[in-house]
Amino acid sequence: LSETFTAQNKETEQQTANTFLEDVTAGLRQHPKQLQSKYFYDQRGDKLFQEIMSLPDYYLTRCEMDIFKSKTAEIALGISADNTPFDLIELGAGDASKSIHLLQYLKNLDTDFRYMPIDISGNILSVLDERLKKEIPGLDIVSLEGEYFQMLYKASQLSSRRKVILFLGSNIGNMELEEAYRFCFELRKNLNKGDVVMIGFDLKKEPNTILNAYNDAEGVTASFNLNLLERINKELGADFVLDQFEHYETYDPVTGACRSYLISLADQNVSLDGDVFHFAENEPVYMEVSQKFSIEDTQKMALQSGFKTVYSIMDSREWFVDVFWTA
Ligand code: AVJ
Repeated sequence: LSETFTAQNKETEQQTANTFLEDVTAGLRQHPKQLQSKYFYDQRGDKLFQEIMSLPDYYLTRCEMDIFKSKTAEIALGISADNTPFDLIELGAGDASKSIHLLQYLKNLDTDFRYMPIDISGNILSVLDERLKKEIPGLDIVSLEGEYFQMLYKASQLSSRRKVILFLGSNIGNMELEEAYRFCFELRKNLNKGDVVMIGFDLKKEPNTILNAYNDAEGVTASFNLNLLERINKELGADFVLDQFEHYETYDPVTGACRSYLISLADQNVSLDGDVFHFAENEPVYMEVSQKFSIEDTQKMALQSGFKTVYSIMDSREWFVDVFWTA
């Protein structure tokens, strides 16, 4: 019943490594220098992110968990109202700690669906696959390792059933706003009438609450960012000295952009694949955006990308919203 599509042949593996090298090199040539947060998730990155999710200050996961645990029936109704069989495709599934409650619920109702988690980390997908086989016996699951749209395409080649897309955890916040608009527009183009998307947005709130979620006292978020330098050393043979960089977090309550940087603590050179990159003392490397939204922001995003909002569910503190859009 279960299958994983991975970059199994050498050629694809080589392509993946090349893209990583090309992206890193291109990012370090920009002003300001930048790296892509999608590369955070190697085996250690997956572990660190799971640690982040259990930090007291990192409220996002608990908020959405509240929604998945206390409003499971509403979610199920939102995605399977007409009772036709569907593919439940989760973008950036990770360890699926929230959606597992929905899967359990749907399975108990004997709903006809196949779960298709998509993630850039093959490591977390195999962890997930093992866990789901144990906890939800008989679940029809096909894991897809790779980039969102490539794997969405693969998913449509595998079946022509109705699609329900889950894009949870404010993963959409890791895109620049322009990119998020384009992403939703592309997503809409790839769906048919009757398909549903459920997207989790972290809402704008008291600024220090947001800043603290990404600036934890234990330094896990700092390690999470620094781990990308370590990964570049390991996989691409660079020579970043990790303790020569410091994590710096900002939140702009006007735009809702929460951004993380690594600041070079010294004037230093880093070599990577025959190139030498110079870092001035105090020079920032832009690492990640975690965009925050107002309800109006989410409505605007739906409208501009051609989706209709069916309904939305918030957690009890109204810090996080899951919206249901139809194509
Ligand atoms: C992967 C989008 C859920 O931006 O909140 C957590 C990643 N980065 N702490 C987020 C992250 C730093 C996270 N998401």
